[in-house]
Amino acid sequence: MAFELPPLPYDYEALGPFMSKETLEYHHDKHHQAYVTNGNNLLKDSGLEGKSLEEIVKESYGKNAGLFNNAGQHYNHLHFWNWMKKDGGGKKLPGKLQAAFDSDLGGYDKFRADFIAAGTTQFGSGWAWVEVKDGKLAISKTPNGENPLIHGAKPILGVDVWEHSYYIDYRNARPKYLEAFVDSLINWDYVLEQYEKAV
Ligand code: MN3
Repeated sequence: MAFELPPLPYDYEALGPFMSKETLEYHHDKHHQAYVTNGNNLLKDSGLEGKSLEEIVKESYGKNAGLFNNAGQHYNHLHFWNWMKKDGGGKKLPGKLQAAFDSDLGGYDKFRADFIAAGTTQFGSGWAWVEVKDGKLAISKTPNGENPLIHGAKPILGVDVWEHSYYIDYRNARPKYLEAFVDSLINWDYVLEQYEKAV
């Protein structure tokens, strides 16, 4: 199945001042588009053409690095745009999600500290995650285009810590970007949707 870049689920100004129009124009229209274009070129004759995106990510890992990097980043960014919304973030978790965060992650405040720490300590490019593994939530981090799918888990929340996601708005202050993401951008309804699919 050929990869396609959907439009952002909000307008380019929607996430300001926490994530600017300029960042979204570069990140969505240039970076994500490049993963789609390169991924489609590498998918041709890979033997995985008829597979779903999740299957392509899992089956190319460790075997076809070029295809994996682009397919992984396509998967990660498709969700990343939906993991944010205007007036998001903070402690506005739906009840079912709040209960799971309380029992598995030690509550909202511990989640916030641990998730920001995971993103801050990911050396170089990568992602920080809340994933479901064996029915329980956990916080993790991965380098480059990797994600929890290749470790037998399902991501329900992820944040991009490649410099292209924050350098225009925050320069080198990655922790400030992560704080803004958690406090003001997370789309908890989409996190709940992914949680319900994963458990
Ligand atoms: Mn990115």
